[in-house]
Amino acid sequence: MLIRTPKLSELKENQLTAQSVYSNRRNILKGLGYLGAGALLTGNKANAFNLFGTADKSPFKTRDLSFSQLTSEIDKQILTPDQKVISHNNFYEFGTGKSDPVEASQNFKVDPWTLKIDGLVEEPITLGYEDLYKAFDLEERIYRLRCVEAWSMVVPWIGFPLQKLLQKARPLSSAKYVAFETLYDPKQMPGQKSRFSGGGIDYPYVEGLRLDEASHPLTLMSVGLYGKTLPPQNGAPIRLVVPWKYGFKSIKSVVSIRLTDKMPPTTWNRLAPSEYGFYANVNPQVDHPRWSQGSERLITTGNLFNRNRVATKMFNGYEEVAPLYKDMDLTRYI
Ligand SMILES: Nc1nc2c(c(=O)[nH]1)N[C@H]1C(S)=C(S)[C@@H](COP(=O)(O)O)O[C@H]1N2
Ligand SMILES: [Mo]
Repeated sequence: MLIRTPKLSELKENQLTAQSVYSNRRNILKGLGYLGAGALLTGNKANAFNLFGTADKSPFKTRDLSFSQLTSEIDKQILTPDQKVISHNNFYEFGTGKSDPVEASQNFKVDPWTLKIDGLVEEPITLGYEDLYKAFDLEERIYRLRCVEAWSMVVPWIGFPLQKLLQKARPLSSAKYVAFETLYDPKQMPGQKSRFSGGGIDYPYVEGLRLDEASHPLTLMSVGLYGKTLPPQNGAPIRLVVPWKYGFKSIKSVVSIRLTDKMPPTTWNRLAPSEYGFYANVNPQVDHPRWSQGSERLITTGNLFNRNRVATKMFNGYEEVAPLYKDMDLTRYI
């Protein structure tokens, strides 16, 4: 099944790939000779995107998630190239440089994996590695990812709404927040061995959302990108994606999701509370103390001369989340 983001105001109208126009577009592409007689699933995907060419050099194997339908020339124009998405990363557990994660994470073990959902729920849940791909219908969603450092990407994620998982666990009425935790395993994650290699973070990396934010249909648990399971540098085997918030909220390699009645501590807020808040909604009106949040560098090709500065939008363009904050003065939150 393919479900596109409901609202992608940042992208040009004629590049939008709403589900309603999808079948049309597919026929058009067929007419142009882009597609074979079969599905979009197979064919020349690897040629079109040179998908995960780095896998050859690494022992880490991604698997096909076969519903991917991204083989179109139109998508290629709007998406950040896969080689950028999987090589320009923030994942401090594997080092603080942008190329550290891809270099240091290729032996990361994701199978077996255990993800626990517990706390203030009627039905605690434990998901093993295979459950991550089978417990829920997977959807493909093209989201913009805006890092607090003022760069951004457009990524075709695969996953399921967190809402579905929460519904299954049945939160108690006392539950108000959701706390997330990344794996803690210093043997595998060199950044966790010392404060120097891990950017001063007190591991494990933790994040949190209000329950209503976590239950919003845009909030995704991602298990893949570009039609494949997640590579380790992007948060294998499962990570959060909250597209209207700065990227640090989208916690990687999650092992615990706990419902609580108190606002949970969050890693970057704990480290520098004057720079990073709990909410961290993308907001061009509220600058970071050390730089403007009014614009961002859209990462596209490797061309250094192509800076691609674009205006940052409120909620990263996902204005449908505004009702969540109708009682808050958003100029007072970072
Ligand atoms: N556990 C963990 N999750 C993390 C981070 C991290 O360092 N550790 N970095 C965050 C930041 S700052 C960003 S911008 C995104 C980057 O996701 P990507 O590498 O898939 O683009 O992951 C977020 N999730
Ligand atoms: Mo980030």
